[in-house]
Amino acid sequence: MMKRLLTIQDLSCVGQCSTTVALPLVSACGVECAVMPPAILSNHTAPCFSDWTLRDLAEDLPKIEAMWLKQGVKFDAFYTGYVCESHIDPILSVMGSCGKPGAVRIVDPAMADDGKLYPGFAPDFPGKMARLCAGADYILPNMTEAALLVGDKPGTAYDSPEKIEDVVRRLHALGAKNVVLTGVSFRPDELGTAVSDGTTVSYDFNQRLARSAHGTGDIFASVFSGAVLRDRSAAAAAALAADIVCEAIGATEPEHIFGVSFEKAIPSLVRALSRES
Ligand code: PXL
Repeated sequence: MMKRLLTIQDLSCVGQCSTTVALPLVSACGVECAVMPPAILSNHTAPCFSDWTLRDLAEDLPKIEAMWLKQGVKFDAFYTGYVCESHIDPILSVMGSCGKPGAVRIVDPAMADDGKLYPGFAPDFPGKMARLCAGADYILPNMTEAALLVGDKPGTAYDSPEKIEDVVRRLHALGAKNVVLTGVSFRPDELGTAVSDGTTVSYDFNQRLARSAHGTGDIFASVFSGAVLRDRSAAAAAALAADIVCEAIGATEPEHIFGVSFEKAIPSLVRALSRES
């Protein structure tokens, strides 16, 4: 039976992030992808756009949840991404009421990068996001998000296994079962992930690419979620997700600046997950 995942993150109409990335990539993994967009934006908020509109749909979320409850709609997993403060309680509610027994909770605390909170988030937002992380089976922070979640200065360099393992331990202390840290680097030419189940930390590295790009965290989280639901281990899912991010960045024309051309990596993703685990 194909698994059904609900992704809860904004719908940015233009810009290749959030829901417009999750829907095709989770589907390409062979997992049914339902959506609950808690806000609609004209485009994402990164500096390649000068402004944006945001329609907050927080009031609609309990009504959607009630309609699903009435009809017995249930999910095998939840994957949350960029959300606002007004969405945290409705999300916790839908995860509590619409999950099948043992439903997996994957939380990408998408709120910051490069040492800074995204524009539009108040300085106390990381504390609100920590509430989502507390009940998660997997959290997928980048380095800036990890620092904000544990109360370190954003921009803190976790540049040795000891420092990574210390921040990972403090992330587990928030209540997350498994921690998948992205943006890990001990050498200038490599970039990778650290995956922890609370006992063991494993690392995976790729060659650092010359170009960084917007929306790659959403590609990573979408592929990770799809692969976990296809019964891959967290380490295997993280390694596949990183490979797909690298392929997508490599396939993106230099003048394509709003996101990356993840579409070109879909054939590799389908091939990688074409067999049962
Ligand atoms: O990719 C993360 C993301 C998602 N959604 C919106 C964003 C961002 C990052 O800037 O602005 C609206």
